[in-house]
Amino acid sequence: MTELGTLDELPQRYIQELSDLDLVPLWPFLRGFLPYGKPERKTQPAHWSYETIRPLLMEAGELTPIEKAERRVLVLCNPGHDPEDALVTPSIYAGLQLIKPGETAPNHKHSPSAVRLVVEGNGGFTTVRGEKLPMEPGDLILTPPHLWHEHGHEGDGPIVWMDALDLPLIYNLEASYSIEGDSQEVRPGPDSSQTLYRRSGVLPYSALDNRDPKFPLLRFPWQEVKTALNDMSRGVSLGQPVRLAYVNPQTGQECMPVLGFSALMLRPGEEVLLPRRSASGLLKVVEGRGQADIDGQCFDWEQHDMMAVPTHSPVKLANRSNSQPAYLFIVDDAPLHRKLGIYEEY
Ligand code: GTQ
Repeated sequence: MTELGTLDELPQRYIQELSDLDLVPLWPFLRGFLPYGKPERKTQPAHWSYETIRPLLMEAGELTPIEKAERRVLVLCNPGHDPEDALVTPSIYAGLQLIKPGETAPNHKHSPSAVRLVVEGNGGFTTVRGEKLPMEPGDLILTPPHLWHEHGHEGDGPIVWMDALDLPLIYNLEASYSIEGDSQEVRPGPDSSQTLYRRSGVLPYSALDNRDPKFPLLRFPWQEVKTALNDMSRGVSLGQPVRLAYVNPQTGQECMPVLGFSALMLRPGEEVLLPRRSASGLLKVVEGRGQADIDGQCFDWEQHDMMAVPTHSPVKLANRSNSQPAYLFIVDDAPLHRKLGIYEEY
């Protein structure tokens, strides 16, 4: 590779003249922008223990009333980045949100997309575009861009969920903003995960005349996903990933524009190698315990722990139990990479 000229080889006067005109020469910086062979990554493999975070999240519930927080969230900050940047990976924001019984997180909408993966508690709900979506442990709830959403809690005890947003990307596009609104009028009746989209292979007949509906399904109940994983595992050899993608049921495409979501089952004692990909990710343990090797860094994980996966990282996951399956939920930015034509897997 050719050695390129550096800034100190140029006359100070010349650099100043360029600078006064808001210009820089490319060549001293070219290799930084286009590192040779593989990208340079600030993002580190990282692990967050839910057991350790939980008391601090509960303390936030004592320290800060919901009215003072709007969203009472502890944000995961990748140790390779500035904490103020609130990055799990370059495109993924994630945090743990707490709502106590009777509390509400007010109605708003914003340009970034969000999803919630319920961690613990019963009786929570999110209302999205007038549809009241129950939140039970493991459920995935979508709040797509520019759709009104508000959260509430009609059960006992705390409810906690993990938020994942494409906020870092939208913020860096200088396109991130939110609008507050009055509480939504709720359309009575169960949500579409309980009425219209019950079984794979069949759709409401009217779907034949509407091939590209936006976000027809906003709630993916965990019990359905878990059953589907268990059934799938019967047809997959040990060591091969038992993995399901969360999709728009009418198009079969990823269910959100930037971030992708999938669920992985590890059978008792099983070890699975996920190929290196250009996409970055966040792993969230839904059930079970085990070990992860992410780009050479090893972590022991327990239920509800979260782990950051930098771009181009090989990931090895092992279920430490010889009797119980383990289940992980995976967030990644593969949909964005695919749309940009930069997706790689090797
Ligand atoms: O619940 O709408 O973690 O707007 C960050 C921003 C959650 C939410 C977050 C948000 C929300």
